[in-house]
Amino acid sequence: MILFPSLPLLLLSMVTASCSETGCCENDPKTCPVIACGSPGLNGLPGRDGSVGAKGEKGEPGQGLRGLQGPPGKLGPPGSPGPRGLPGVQGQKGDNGECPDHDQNLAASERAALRADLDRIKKWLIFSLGKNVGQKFFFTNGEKMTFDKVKALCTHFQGSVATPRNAEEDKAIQEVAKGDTFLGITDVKTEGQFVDLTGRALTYENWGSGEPNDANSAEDCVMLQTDAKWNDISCSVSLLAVCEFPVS
Ligand code: MFB
Ligand code: CA
Ligand code: CA
Repeated sequence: MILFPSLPLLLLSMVTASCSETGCCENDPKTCPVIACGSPGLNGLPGRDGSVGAKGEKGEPGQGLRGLQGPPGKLGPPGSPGPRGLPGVQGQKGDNGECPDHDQNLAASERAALRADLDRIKKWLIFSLGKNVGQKFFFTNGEKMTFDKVKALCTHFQGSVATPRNAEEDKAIQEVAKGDTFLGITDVKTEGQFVDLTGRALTYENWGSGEPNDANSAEDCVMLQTDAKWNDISCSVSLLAVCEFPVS
């Protein structure tokens, strides 16, 4: 039985202590005296920082908040021209161009010449085919056709079917036609109520004896007879076309 169990530890710690003081143990352990042992001492102070280690591997991107947006970069080079744009809206009408004095004189003389030519042509037409009464010209093309075709012909030449407003015009139309011709008067809209082609009531009438009689209940147009008297007639017969034109 060991009387003093801690004796060996005590002896060891005594041997250890004296060696460290005399340094003999390192040279010859056999010469080491017995050293008493104590409990381990406290940890020493941390040592000096070591030298800087080698650079570590690149870390994974951080999961933290994205950085704030940096300032705009510098302006890039101009881009290439884009496709041609759509046509713009039409501009306003421009001012009338300046016309130097001599051109205006020329224009005036030209205008006068043209006016003279026009008047001359009108006179030739009246002499050959037509009549001029007051503010109207009456002309015929010498052809016979239905009433609707006479309306279309006169409208095409920017005139209208001859419609006498007085005895002078009535006689002039008869002299132009030299035969039975349609007048621009009907009672198509209301039987027995004769109006002109604009729908206006008549201010002059020159019906033949017993006319209008709406014979066979089928007479809604008006013809001018060679005696310059009027007779209501069917619109589908063919009679001479006489048109009237305003004096421009
Ligand atoms: C009738 C006249 C009618 C026809 C017929 C031949 O007068 O009203 O329009 O012209 O004659 C009698
Ligand atoms: Ca009638
Ligand atoms: Ca009749």
